[in-house]
Order: sequence, then structure tokens, then C-alpha cells
Amino acid sequence: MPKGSDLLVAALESEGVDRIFGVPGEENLDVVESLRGSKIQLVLTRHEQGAGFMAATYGRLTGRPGVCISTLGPGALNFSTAAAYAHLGAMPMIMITGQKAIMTARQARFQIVDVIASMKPLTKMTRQIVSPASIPTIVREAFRVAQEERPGPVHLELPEDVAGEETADVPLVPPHPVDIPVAHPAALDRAAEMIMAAKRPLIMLGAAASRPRSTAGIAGFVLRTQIPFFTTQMGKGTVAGGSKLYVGTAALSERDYVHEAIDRADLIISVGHDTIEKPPFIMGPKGPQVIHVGYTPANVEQVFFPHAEVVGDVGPSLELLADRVEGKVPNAGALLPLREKILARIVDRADEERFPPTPQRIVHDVRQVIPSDGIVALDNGMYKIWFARSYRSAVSNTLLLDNALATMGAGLPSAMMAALMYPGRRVLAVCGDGGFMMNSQELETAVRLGLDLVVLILQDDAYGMIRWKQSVDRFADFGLTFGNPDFVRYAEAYGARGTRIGATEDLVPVLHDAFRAGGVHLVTVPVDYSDNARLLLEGVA
Ligand SMILES: Cc1ncc(C[n+]2csc(CCOP(=O)(O)OP(=O)(O)O)c2C)c(N)n1
Ligand SMILES: [Mg+2]
Repeated sequence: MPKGSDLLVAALESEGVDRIFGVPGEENLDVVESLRGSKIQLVLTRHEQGAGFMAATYGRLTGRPGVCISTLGPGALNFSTAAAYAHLGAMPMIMITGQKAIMTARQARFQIVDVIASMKPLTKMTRQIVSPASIPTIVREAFRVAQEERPGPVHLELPEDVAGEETADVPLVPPHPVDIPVAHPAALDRAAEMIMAAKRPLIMLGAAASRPRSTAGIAGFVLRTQIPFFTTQMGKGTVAGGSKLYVGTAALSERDYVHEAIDRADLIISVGHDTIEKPPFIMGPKGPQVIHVGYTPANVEQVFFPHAEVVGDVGPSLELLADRVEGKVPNAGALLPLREKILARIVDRADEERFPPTPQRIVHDVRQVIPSDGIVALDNGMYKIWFARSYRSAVSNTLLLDNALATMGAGLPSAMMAALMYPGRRVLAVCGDGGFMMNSQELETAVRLGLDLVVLILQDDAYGMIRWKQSVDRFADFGLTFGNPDFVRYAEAYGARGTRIGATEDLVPVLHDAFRAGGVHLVTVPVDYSDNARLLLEGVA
């Protein structure tokens, strides 16, 4: 007779799960034993946060839930940040955590935390499994909920006694394909009228435009309408081949370079904008009309309240919209003349030779060594603004950044997931010296998994982003600097390689060599943030 844990693992296999990331505890040992006899690989990490970030990134890259596992109390709570990361970032993920037996209490309340309650605000659904017979349906429901638009994390708690209890062989519930309806013809007609009448239209691609299922129809819409587009930070790279229409990325909410175009637009067709992102522009009583195109209706916010909506499967709905307006948008290119000037400002100082290098130079040099399908995964720090603004990407999900929870510590694990999934593509993690150290223990995991991965650390011996804000707000320079380990020796201690950049012109060749050599390679470069205030505020002035 199968045990609860056998049913769980069989149900996961039936959902197509091939890896589970995590740190098991004693309450998971039945599950670990069931995994041993399955096709699913257990990928151990050195902290549950790393496992959660990897599972969430799997969901982000594939549209199918990534799965992670932990013990009860302390382990489960270590998933909290990753749960929030997936929840705000709309990444499908399943977290499975253990719990003490529920039918007896032989250890009283030792290690017991109400994990279900703690997961409530961080997930789409959180449930305790109370009988082995319910496992097939609960698992199917968990995957359905995690994957359904808007995707996100689901938490299942499997108590030790339920995992170990034998039961009759309960049939699994197999998944079936689900098609999302397309937008209503009336909504498409209304949007088409607005687009054809627009004097200065602009398309904006937001976070949901980066869903793996979205991209083809979006590119077609941009190319068929010939309306210029900009992106939010998380909408970068969605439109391949449409780059002659790209006018920039809104790294700031206002007065960034691209706002020259945004501020002049009278219509913004906002595709897949999710208001968890820092606003790409601020709506007010005046300003452009906005059409929201999304899988789900737009949230109404103080800074975002669209005037019309096209709700449905984004790609196919946009195809229907393009059918209505193609060749009938006389002013499609009205804002295009601004493009060159905006893009010229974006590459300003990109080839400056001073040492330590400026962030613009680092973005420029990274782009030189990453092919168009290569992936750059950012942690959170000052450099994110520069990468969002200046890194040109033509393939969706090739600049993985988090403009939702904006947590530090996810850069390395998300890059590791990308490297694990796409062994043939170059993958680079870019981290500050602060954010890198928040999950640097996962270097061991990366080495153990035999990943080909380069990690670029931007070293300023400080929580630079906060130090910048401190100075912008005219506070004294206080309390935000720290010391660092010798990163080269630190890498070597993990069995990785390490290189310290000593001259700006070395950055490109060192990165190339690191990729060619394969394995895990850590490259540390000092960064000159002294111009941050002036150069970021210049856009804001
Ligand atoms: C987990 C977490 N803690 C704190 C913050 C607030 N925060 C945002 S950026 C930042 C500094 C990042 O420092 P570092 O990684 O060294 O990057 P830098 O800005 O110096 O390039 C901090 C503390 C955060 N976003 N996430
Ligand atoms: Mg720093």
C-alpha cells in the first residue's frame, strides 16, 4: 500500500515536476524516501531562501510551478521571502513544508509555528493536508491555482503522520490543457477606435508581457501597428525584432530619459502592466488616455487607472486588435523622432575609461560578452537602475530583475536556476557586495551542481543604494559602509574561481575568459558610484 508521501511524489511526477529544491528536515523524511525511488531530482541548497528563489525562477522562466521543500517552523519561515518574491512577481511556485504529527503530540509544541497562518498573506493558497487520500486532488488544485493567471505561490503543509500513513491507492487527477479566453469583441472595438484616433500613441510592455506564453502575439502587435514602445523594468526584452520601435525603459517613475516620449503621449497601450512594479509613469487628472491589455483586469491605483480594458489571453487578443487597426493608425510613428535622442542619452559615458568603472561602463561591457540569448540575473542595488535603463535586450526573460519585492539575495539563486535550465546559454549574476553576501553560501550548491555560471560582484564596500538615497535626501553619510571578505579567496574556498578586476579594460576579456573556461567563476570589480546622484538626478532635474 502506498504511503501519503508516495502519493505526493506520484502526484508531483504526474504534474511534470523534474526537480525539487530545498533543505529537508526530519518531518520530511518519508517524502525524501519516496523521492529516492522517483524520477524527481532532489536539489539540496544551503538555505531555504535559495531553494525558494530557484523554484520561483523556474516558474518565471517556464510558466509551470517550481517546487521547493522544507521542514516545519524554522525551515518553513525561511521560505517567507521567496514566497513574497513569487507572490509579488507572479511566479508560479509550490512550497511543501513538513509539520509534526497532527493525530498525536509527542513533542508537545516543540518547533511548532502556525505556518499556514504565516503563509496566508504571502500566497494564493495555503493548506494543510489532513489525510493521504486527499493528496491527489490537493496537489492538482495547488498546481491549478499556482499556474492560473495571475500566477503565484501555493503552500502545502504535509504533517509527518499523514506522510507516513499507508492508504488505498487513490487515483491521481491528471492535468489537462487550459485555454484562456480572448477579449470580448466590444472591448477590442473600443480599444481599436482609441488607437486609430490617437495623435501620439505609445505602447508600454509590463511585467506580464514577459510571461513565456505572451511573447509571440505581443511582438506581432508592435510590428503590425508600427507604434513605438517602451518597457517597464520587468517588461524588458519581450519584443524580439521590434527594436527599431524601442524608445527606452522606464527605470524611474518620472523624468527618466524615456519620459520625454511618455509625457508627450496622448494614448498609452499598456500591455501586461502589473502595479506591483514601481510605477513606470504616474497618471494624474491630465495626461494620456490609457488602455490596459492584460490577462486580468487592471488594479485601480492612485497612479494607474486605465480608461479602457482589453482583458483576455494577451497574445491572441492583441492579434485580434492588430487585425482591426493594422494600416489604419495614421499617427503611429508620431513619437518615433524622439527615439534617437533618448537612446543617445542612454549610452552616454558607456565607454568612459576611468577606474574604478562607472555603472554605465559596466552595463556596456556586460552587454558585449552576453549573446542575445544569454541571461543576466540581477540582485537588488543601485546598479539595477542602470541595467534597467541601459541594458538592451531583444529576447524575453534575458534580463531577470525583481522590481516587485525588490529583495536582496535573489540574484545568485535566480541565475543558478537559469544556468541549470539552459546549460548552453551564458548566464551572469550581477550582485552588489551587500546582496551577494545574503545568499553567497549557494556558491557551494552551484559548484556541486556543476553549473557554468559567472557571478559579477560590484564592490563599493557599502549598501550603496541606501547611501545614495541618504545623500539625495541630504542626510549625513553615516552607517552604511562595511568590510568585505577577499572575494577571490572566498570563491576559491568554495572550489570556484575568482578574479579581481584591476583595470577597466580588463573587464570584457576577463568575463569572456570566465565563460569560456566554464564552471563557477566569481569576478569582483570596484564600482565608481560617485556620479550616481548627479547622473540619476540629471534625468530627474
Ligand atoms: C532583503 C533586503 N534588505 C534590505 C533591502 C533594502 N536595500 C535595497 S538596496 C540595498 C543596498 C544594496 O547594497 P549592495 O547589494 O551592496 O548594492 P549597491 O547598491 O551597493 O550596489 C538595501 C539595503 C532590500 N531591498 N532587501
Ligand atoms: Mg554595495
